[in-house]
Amino acid sequence: MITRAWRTWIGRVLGVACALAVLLAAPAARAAGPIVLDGEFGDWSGRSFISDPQGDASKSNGQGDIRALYWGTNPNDPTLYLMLEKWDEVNRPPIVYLVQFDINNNGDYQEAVDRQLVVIYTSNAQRSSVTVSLLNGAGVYLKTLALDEPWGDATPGGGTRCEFAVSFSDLGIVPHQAITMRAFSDQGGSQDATAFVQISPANALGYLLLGAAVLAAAWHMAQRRRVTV
Ligand SMILES: [Ca+2]
Ligand SMILES: [Ca+2]
Ligand SMILES: [Ca+2]
Repeated sequence: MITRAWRTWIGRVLGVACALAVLLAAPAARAAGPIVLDGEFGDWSGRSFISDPQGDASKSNGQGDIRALYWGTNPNDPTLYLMLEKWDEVNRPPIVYLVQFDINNNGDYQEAVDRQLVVIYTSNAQRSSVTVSLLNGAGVYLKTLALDEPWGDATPGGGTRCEFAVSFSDLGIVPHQAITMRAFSDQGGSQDATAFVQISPANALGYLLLGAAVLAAAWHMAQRRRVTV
């Protein structure tokens, strides 16, 4: 027979486990849905980002002026999704972004272990074009990740946003690994840069599985106690 003390203990364990599972699953619940590389940007609502001021590019014509850098992951998908937004709609000449990742998080972005993405975004009213190349921190080309994909805004004014992605394996990271990143821009010689931001990319399913594992362990302990008491 299970005593009142044990019922209380089991109840507490299950309560904590449920609270932990809900807490850890919360980041996935807040997002509208999975991020899709499609040139539509509703999927970035609620995602993490750093903003960047208007008017701080090196030229006063507004070109290359970064507005925000967003990042996010999808459940069961070891991929880091990124979105860059600029203030000025005009996309000619194309804007070139350099996103640098300090993979070993030591303050040096130029080592072979580090990674860089070169992103070229241009658009008009009919179509956008996004091309992404992967380099190591020393500037050695590794591979092309995207070639002329329609992953940006295409509006009569040109567009301000483009989205792209890089896999954890191409970055050389494991889930939850702390890395630092920053983005630079150059459009017609007008340049801008974001602040540094430290992130720990992980897919949400990892959290859900952890919560489920805690619940399963609590249930198993409770069942064992039922048999032995
Ligand atoms: Ca999208
Ligand atoms: Ca800016
Ligand atoms: Ca480094």
